[in-house]
Amino acid sequence: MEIRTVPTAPIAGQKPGTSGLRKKTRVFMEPHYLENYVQSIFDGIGGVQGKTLVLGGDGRYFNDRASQVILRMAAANGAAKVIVGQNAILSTPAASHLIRSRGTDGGLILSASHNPGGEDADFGLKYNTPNGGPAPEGVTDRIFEATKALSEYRIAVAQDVDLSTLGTTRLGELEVEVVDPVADYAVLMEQLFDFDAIRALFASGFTMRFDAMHAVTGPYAREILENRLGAPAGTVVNATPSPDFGGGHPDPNPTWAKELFDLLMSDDGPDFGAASDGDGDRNMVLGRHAYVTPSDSLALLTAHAHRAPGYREGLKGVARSMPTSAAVDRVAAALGIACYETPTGWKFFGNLLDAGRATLCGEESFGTGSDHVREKDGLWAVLLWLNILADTRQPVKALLEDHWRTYGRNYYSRHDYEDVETEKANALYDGLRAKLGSLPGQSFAGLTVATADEFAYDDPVDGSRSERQGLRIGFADGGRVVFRLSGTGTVGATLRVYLEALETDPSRLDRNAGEALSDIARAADEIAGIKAHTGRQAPDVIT
Ligand code: VG1
Ligand code: CO
Repeated sequence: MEIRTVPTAPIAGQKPGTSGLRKKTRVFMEPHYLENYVQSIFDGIGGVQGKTLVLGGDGRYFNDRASQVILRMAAANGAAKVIVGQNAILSTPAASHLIRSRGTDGGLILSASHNPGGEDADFGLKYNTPNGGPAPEGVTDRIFEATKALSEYRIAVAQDVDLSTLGTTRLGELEVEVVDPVADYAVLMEQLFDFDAIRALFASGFTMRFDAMHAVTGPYAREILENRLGAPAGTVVNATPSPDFGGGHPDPNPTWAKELFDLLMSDDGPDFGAASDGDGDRNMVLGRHAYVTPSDSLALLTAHAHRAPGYREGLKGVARSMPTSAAVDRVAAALGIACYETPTGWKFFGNLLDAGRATLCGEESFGTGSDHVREKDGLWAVLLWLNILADTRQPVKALLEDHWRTYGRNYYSRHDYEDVETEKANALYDGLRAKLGSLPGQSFAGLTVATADEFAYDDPVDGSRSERQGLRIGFADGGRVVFRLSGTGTVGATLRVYLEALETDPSRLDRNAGEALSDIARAADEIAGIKAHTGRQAPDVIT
């Protein structure tokens, strides 16, 4: 097999963000773009000579071509073996599981997650370390440094590998094992949850709709929910992954999964609704007339996890990203377990999970997971919910209301301003950062600022420090607003404004969240000048 060494030059901007490198698909398709980045990953991790890697993606446009390029480059760089999902498909949690269970040296995941797919949409590539988790900052920094020093890449001259047939083939010296993307993952879920109890729940007439959003979770949800748990055929909708996700945003939230949301808010909807994102690591959970915010979901799962066999022994601790509401903190306090606050992005949970300090983790962005893998896991969260529903035989709405009565309710909402001109977003953000010190004591929309700072995180396991992780402002009444700029977008800037208010008065637990947070939203605008800076009168997406 001929190996070519191709001269190249660094390409600017190949800097991994919150979760890998994400760019317009057409950018990834430009000459050398993908190759440069793959070689930089290999160089950044000390080469792949003799190593075993996992490879798969969410099936979006260019997933198939990119996989073949990566295989040829792995062969040319001396890798021993690549384990690939059939047709180059693996959900992010399934990839994490394979990386761990097969004792590999890490993996490459092709996905831009919740970003739309297609030739004119987004593509992404992420390296996960041997623990199955997204590369921590130290590793992504080395990869970024490698992109800036690159002068050549190595690629084999070869025909495409047949990725449609299960089994082992060779690409020169490289062994390529094509595996069923669902099988191992489904077995893992059977070990964690009481499938008999969930089967009995479905047999009793419990109804559910799972919206796979034309993305990667479809085959997983069909196999697990319909084939193994006996949910009626048709429970999983939009179950066939398509390269452009049916033209939609594969983002499970009330805006992009509106049809499902509206169905669950209607009187004749099913008992339970759920959706997952492009690469299968996010989840939205709904009950009839009940929207469970991701922050509440994490809190409720923490309170009830012991109902599932995999968590019967109790939890070692929990962790949430800083912008996620403090609902889980009070459950952790009641359980007497540790609760960690990390920066946004799943990579920050890895050390806590590896060190056995946390069992459950969650983010407000529809991400929940546990130490069973090192990624957030959409279907896992849905199955834990089902296990709890099977055990309690309570409707979601009743469980949620009971939770609020016990712990209080953190009214919560995130306002996203998308595709803002970068200079305007930076002006807003830098302006706010500059005046943080002067805010305490001042009042906005009738609310007095008690604290204001920029979040920095000291990892308690390896001592590394991550700075500039969001601006947070606490009010005297316990409310909070957080400002961040997104690290997953591909055009302009996305400003995220996270609003939170704690309510413990039992007579005020069933308010509309928008109403409950309206003062904090006004204060946020007064403090940061959102309308003035962006020219926007309202957020593009409210979750
Ligand atoms: C967003 C979310 C963050 C999540 C990340 C990756 O990042 O806010 O919580 O971990 O997406 O999720 P950002 O930087 O845009 O706010 V996924 O499912 O897109 O890999
Ligand atoms: Co995702």
